[in-house]
Amino acid sequence: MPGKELAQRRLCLTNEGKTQTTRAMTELYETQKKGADSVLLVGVKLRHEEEWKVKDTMDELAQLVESAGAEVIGRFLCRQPQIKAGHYIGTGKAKEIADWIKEHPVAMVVFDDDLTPAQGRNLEHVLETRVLDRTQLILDIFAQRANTKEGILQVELAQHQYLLPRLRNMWTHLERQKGGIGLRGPGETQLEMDRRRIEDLIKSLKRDLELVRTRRTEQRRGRRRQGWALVSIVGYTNAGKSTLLNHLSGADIYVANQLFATLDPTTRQVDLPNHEPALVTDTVGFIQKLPHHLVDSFKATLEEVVEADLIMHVVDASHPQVDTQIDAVHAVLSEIGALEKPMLFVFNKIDTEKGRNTAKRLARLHPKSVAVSALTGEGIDLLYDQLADCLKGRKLTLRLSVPLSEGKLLASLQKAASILEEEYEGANADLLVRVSPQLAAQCQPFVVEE
Ligand SMILES: Nc1nc2c(ncn2[C@@H]2O[C@H](COP(=O)(O)OP(=O)(O)OP(=O)(O)O)[C@@H](O)[C@H]2O)c(=O)[nH]1
Ligand SMILES: [Mg+2]
Repeated sequence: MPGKELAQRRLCLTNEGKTQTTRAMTELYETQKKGADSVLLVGVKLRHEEEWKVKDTMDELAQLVESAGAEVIGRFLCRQPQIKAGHYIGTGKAKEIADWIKEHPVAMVVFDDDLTPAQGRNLEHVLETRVLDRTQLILDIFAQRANTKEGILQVELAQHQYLLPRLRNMWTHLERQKGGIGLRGPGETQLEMDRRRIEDLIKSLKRDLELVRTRRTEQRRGRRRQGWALVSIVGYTNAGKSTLLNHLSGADIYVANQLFATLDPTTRQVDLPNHEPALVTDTVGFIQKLPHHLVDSFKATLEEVVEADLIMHVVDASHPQVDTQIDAVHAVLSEIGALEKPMLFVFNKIDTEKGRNTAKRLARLHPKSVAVSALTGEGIDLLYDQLADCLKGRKLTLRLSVPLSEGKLLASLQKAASILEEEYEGANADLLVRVSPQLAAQCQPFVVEE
C-alpha cells in the first residue's frame, strides 16, 4: 500500500541519525520485513472486570495485530486481583510467559492495556522480547495508513507525544555509566538532548498542523457559503462507513475487512431528493480505549465532525459487541464536543441475519435511525429520504451588513429569518441572522462573518 511506504519513509527520515526512540515505533514493520511477524497477546482480567469483556477486547486486539499485517500465534489471559506496579502482571506469570516464548519464539508481545514506561522495560527484560502496548499498536497502524500530509503530521505528533514521557526509559543503559555524585553522565546529557529535540519537533508539528486546520476551516466556510449541507460519517472502525459513502456517491474509497482501513478524510457530493446536494465526509473510525494522544492530534480531521450540520453514525448491527461499540463512539464524540450535534443512526449490514435482528432492536432505542445494507443497497432509498428530512430545517448563522438601499433583501430577511441582533450604522443595517441556505445564498455579498 503506498500509504504504508510513505509513512515508513517519513518515519525513517524522522529517525535517521536522531533518536533511538522513534525507531521503536517502526519495529512492527521492521520485524515484518524480516518475515518475523508472529505475535503473542497478553490480557489481564482484574478482580472487578468481567471475563467475557476482557476476552472481547483481546479478540479486538488480535484483529488490530492482523490489521497491522502480523499474526497472532498465542494468547495469555492473566487473572489477578489488581495491576502489579513492577511488571503489570505478576512476576510468576511473567516467568511463565518467558518460558512459553522460549518454546514458541515471537517477534513481539502485545499487551491489551497501556503500560508505564518502567513496566514496558521490566517486561522486555524478563521476556527478552520486544513489548508493545495497545496504544503503540494503534499508532503503528495509523503510521502505516497515513497517506496525506495532514495524516502523516497528525500521526507523527501523536507518536512523539507518546514517546516524550518514555524517553528516560530508552536511556537507562547509558545512565548506568554515569560518573560520581553530581556528575551528569552521558545518558543524562543524551536524554536532555533528545527531550529538547522531541519537544522542538512537537512544537513544529503543531505549527504545521495549525496551518492545516486553518486551511480546512476556510474550505468549510467556502462550502457553507455556497450553500452546501455538510454531513460527517462517524462510527466504530470496520462498521462500513467507506462502503456506505462509496454507495451514496459512487466514490472509490478503500474498503477492507480490517481495522482502520481509512485514516484520511474523503469528501464527496451526495444528491438528495428535493434538497440541495450535500457534501458527505468519510473519516477515521473510532475504537474503545482510543489513545487520548490520537484524539488530540487528529483535531484537524475531527473538526470535520464537530463542524458538520449532521452526523451520520454508522453502526455494524451484525457485530456481537454492537452496544459497546455505540458507547465507544459516543465517548469519543463527547471528548471532541460533538455529542449534542444532530445525529442520524445508520444500522448497517442488515443483509446478515444478526444485523437485521439487531437493527430492529436498536431502532426501538433510537427512533431517529435507518436500517441499511451498504453492501447490497437495501434501505438506501430510505436513507436518502431521512438525510433530506434531517437537513430540511438547516439554518445558517450570519453576520451581515446590508445597505438600506437593498429594500427587497431586507424585507425577505424580516419575513423569513430569525433576527438575533439588529443595529443601524449610517446607511447600513448590521444584523445577526439565522437563515435557510437559500436565503443565505442571496445574502452572500453582505456577509461580514459566519
Ligand atoms: N455483510 C456486509 N458487510 C459490509 C457491509 N458494509 C460494509 N461491509 C464490510 O465491512 C468491512 C468494512 O467495511 P469498510 O467500509 O471498510 O468499513 P469502515 O467503517 O470504513 O472501516 P475503517 O475505515 O476501517 O474504520 C468490509 O469487509 C466491507 O465489505 C454491509 O452492509 N454488509
Ligand atoms: Mg473506512
